This record gives sequence, structure tokens and C-alpha cells, in this order.
Amino acid sequence: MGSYRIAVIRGDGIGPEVVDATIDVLQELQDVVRGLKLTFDFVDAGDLCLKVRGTPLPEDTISAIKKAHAAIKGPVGETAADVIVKLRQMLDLYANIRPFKSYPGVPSIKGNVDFVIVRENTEGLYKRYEFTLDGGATAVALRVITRRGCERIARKAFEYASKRPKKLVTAVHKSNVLSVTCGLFAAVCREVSKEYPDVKYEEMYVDACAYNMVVRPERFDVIVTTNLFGDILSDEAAAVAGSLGIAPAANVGDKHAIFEPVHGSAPDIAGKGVANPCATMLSAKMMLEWLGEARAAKLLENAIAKTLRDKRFLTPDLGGNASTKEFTRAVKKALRNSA
Ligand code: GGG
Repeated sequence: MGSYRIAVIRGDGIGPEVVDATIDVLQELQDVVRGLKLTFDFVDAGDLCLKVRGTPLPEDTISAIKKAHAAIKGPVGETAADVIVKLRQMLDLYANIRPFKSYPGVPSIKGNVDFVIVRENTEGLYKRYEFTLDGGATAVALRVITRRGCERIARKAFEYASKRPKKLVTAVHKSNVLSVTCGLFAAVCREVSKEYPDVKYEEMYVDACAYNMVVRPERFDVIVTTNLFGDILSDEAAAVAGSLGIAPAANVGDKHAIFEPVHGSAPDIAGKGVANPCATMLSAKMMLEWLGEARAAKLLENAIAKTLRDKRFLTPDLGGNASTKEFTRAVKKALRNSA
């Protein structure tokens, strides 16, 4: 059990509401798990930061994240590309791990979802090599796929799958059309699959994956894919599992890690006190796992699952009418009762 310094970006829109709720729950967790000590270092980034400080990602924020053991980040608004996409590249957070799971109590189209999207996080179209030609009449975006990028994300997916009961990796691409970029991604995934004889391997075109995710989500275990495909499939996966409000994410590299909800800043409900803090709380649970605090992570997930199962504290995105604070109080109570 250890002491950890956590950098915290509260973000924009509903960001401060869901992040504050998560910090509240983590404070409670420290009382329950003896020896766990978290020190929070609040730093600025995002739309409001741009307005107040003239930049969406100040230097002191970057250095605080580098010095911290891990970071929690709320969603940011229009400046997402200049904050999280930039941080992923700067800190080489090459894997975006997004688990999607049905929780009893959460209404969903399909009740048996349990798969993970392992999204390459630093390359592809999100390199943002964009420019215009013909005096602005033609817009071009370059899609960068490297052997190194494919190898490390494929290994991450196989490592992840090897620890799960189903042990299946699905490489998702579109090599029938994008034969050079997706062709390289698929070829490297195939090569890496040979290093993991205990893990089953298959490939699927991204359009077929989008279809199967709705029709047969239970067939998936670990999906590995490129940056933009992973971003889009994640929102679909969240819808199938019940809501973007319960979808967490971990941006991890070999040195640093940032944990954030999959959802955006939802300006339409910001300040109303009804945002679902579950995705950020589950991201904090992933952070605890990454820090090696498996017991604390399990206690936190159990408390969240118990609160969802109870159904009395569901926020409006899940069909309930509870507030962010009511949900948070219920999770804290469940944590206290688990001690
Ligand atoms: N649709 C969810 C959402 O708005 N997520 C924030 C976002 O777009 N983040 C950029 C990314 O994950 O690449």
C-alpha cells in the first residue's frame, strides 16, 4: 500500500462535477483502505484555461503530470485536440484501454457486454497532419501507421487478453480499402499473434465490427484497432453497454498514465448537478489498478456496482432522477459499509 501524487485536471462543462465527485469518493476510499495515501495536485487545462491563461495546456500542467504517479482528467470542450490528443503524443501514452461492461441495474440494449477496446493512441489520423491544397479547395489529412506503433499496441492487446477468461483478440481494420495503412496494421497484428499461442486471434473489417457490436456484442473480448476507428467504436460500445456515463478509459504509456471518462464535456447538462460521475469513478478504479492497488480498485468497483444495482441513485442518462451528489453519497456509503 503506498502514497501517490495524482495530478487532476477538472476540465470543462460537466468535468468539474464528475471529477469532484470522484475525488470525494477517493478521499473516502483512503479512510477504508489503510495505508493508501493520495495527494491531489489540481492543474489547469481546457477551454476555460485557454480563456483565463491564454493556452489550453500550460507548461506547469505538463510538468505536474510528468512528476505525478498518475493523472485524472475530466473532459474538456473545444480544446480536446490541444489537450488530450497532444498529451497522448507528448507523454507517449500509446495505449487507450477502454473496458465496456454491462452492470446489473443499468438499462441497456444488450445485457451481456464485457469487452475491451485497445485503441492505438498516438498515430493514425490523430497525428493531425492536415493541410490544404489548391488555395483551400482541397483538404488533406495524412494517416500515419508505423510498424513500431502497431507492434506495441498489438502486444498490449495480447497481454490484456492473456489475462482474461475468453482469450480472444480481434484486430479491427479496413485493409480491403486502405491496403497500405490498414494492411500494415493487420500484418503486424498477425505477426504478434504468433507470440501468443494461448490467445485466439481473428480479424474483422471495421464496418462489420460496428454491426456485430450491436447484434452480437457478447462475441467480443479484446478489440485492437487504430486511433480514429477506436474513438468511434468506443462511443458505440458505450451505447451498447448502457451509457457513455459508465465508460472509463486509461491512456497509458511505459512511464506515464492519464485516466479519463470516454465521454465529452456535455455542455447541455453542465451546472445542473445531474451528470453521471460513474465513468470518471471507474477511470479512477483503473488508475488504482495501474498503481498496483488491486484491493482498493476492487472495493471501489464493488461500491459503484452496488450503487448501480440498487437503482435508486441512477442519474438521468441511466433512466433515473438522482443527482451527481446523491449518486456519490451512495457510493461513499457503500464503501464505508464494505470496510
Ligand atoms: N464522444 C465522446 C467525446 O466527446 N469524447 C471526448 C473526445 O472526443 N476526446 C478525444 C479522444 O478521445 O480522442
